[in-house]
Amino acid sequence: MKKVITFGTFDLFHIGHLQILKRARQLGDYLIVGISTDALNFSKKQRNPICSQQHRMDIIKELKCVDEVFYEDSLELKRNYIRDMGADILVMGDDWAGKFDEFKDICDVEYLPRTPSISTTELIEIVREI
Ligand code: C2G
Repeated sequence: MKKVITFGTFDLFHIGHLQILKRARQLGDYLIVGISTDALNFSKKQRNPICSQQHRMDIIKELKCVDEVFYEDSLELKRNYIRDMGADILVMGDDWAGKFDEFKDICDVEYLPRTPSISTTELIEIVREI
């Protein structure tokens, strides 16, 4: 069985998130999703996500294309997560292109094109302007 792993915040879940998860699943037989915790987000972006980690996880784990979820507590633990979950492929959107090549010694690493014209940041801006 080919296991695929991907990571993300998936805040204000939108079509770009769905597309990457569906495409990631198609690259193997089993999809594991590491969901960035609120604390990790705060450390990266200096703001909390709009939706809590519990709500973000509740949404992702119900998707047909997702087989397993866990919380990503730290960016530095990526190698451990990949190894512990027994992942064969790491998939990320191409905004991360090249950033995870260091893991090519333990799994395949694929960057898929992002869905154009949608992002959590843009959604927040649109809603703010209404
Ligand atoms: N994505 C996409 N198309 C979009 C928006 C996002 O394909 N229009 C992809 C991103 O490339 C990423 C995934 O959806 O692979 C999740 O995106 P984010 O929630 O923005 O994830 P991020 O905050 O970048 O967290 O350890 C890595 C981080 O946890 C990734």
